[in-house]
Amino acid sequence: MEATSAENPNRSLTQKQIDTFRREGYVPIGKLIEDSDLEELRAEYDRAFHEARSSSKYRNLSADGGAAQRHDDGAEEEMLQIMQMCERSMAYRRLLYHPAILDIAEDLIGPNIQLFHDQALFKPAHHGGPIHPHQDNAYWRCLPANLVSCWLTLDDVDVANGAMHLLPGSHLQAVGHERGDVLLDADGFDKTSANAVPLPAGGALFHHCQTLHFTPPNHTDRQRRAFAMHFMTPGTRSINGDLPVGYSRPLLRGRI
Ligand SMILES: O=C(O)CCC(=O)C(=O)O
Repeated sequence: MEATSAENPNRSLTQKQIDTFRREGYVPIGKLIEDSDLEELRAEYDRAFHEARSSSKYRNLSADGGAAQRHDDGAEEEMLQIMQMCERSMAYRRLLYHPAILDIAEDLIGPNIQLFHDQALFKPAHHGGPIHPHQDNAYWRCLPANLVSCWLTLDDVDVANGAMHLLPGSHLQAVGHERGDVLLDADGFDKTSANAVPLPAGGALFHHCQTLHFTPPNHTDRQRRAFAMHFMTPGTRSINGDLPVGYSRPLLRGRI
């Protein structure tokens, strides 16, 4: 893995990392968030899911169409999602403006950076559900299709507890997807050609909105807490129309 941004004094990507992103559609960054900052993010994450569970303000992406998938031991599989953590927690709102994260986003999409949305993606221990192979822009249908996501881990993440897997070069072309009630599944995806990206807690990877990716189930005794920030350039439009009222898309960095 390339030198992390934490070790890189000016926090920008090297030309080699930028070339990797352009060629492969993603770039692993490694450790980006200091352990001292992780503590608050973990506490706020756990609080948000605790509150969400008591008010049902989250989605279980493993319960496609309302029918919960079952794990081998009969437990309901859970791939839990909370949208817009930045509207629930100051720590997550501050994270959107993290200089190292925005410096990397700037290297990839330029100096004017707007939030498309954020989301917490939680695979609990033992019965964490999978995410099928997909391109994010198959959901978003944004133009221009040049959004960039920062996928951040709050726990050590490996293949067994739900690491991100990505298909190099797949960002160059939109592909067809089959639609379930909730999740999309990319047509003809060969999982064996994807690369897994293990990350330490506080690690990050950046990927293009057309890069095919998936995460496996988590059957370990370790939870897998992740958080994704999706960045766009101002003026980006979605064929789907706007996000529902209440979702803000702040300008995070502007040098117009
Ligand atoms: O966090 C995960 O397990 C998958 C996230 C993902 O695929 C996405 O945000 O598009």
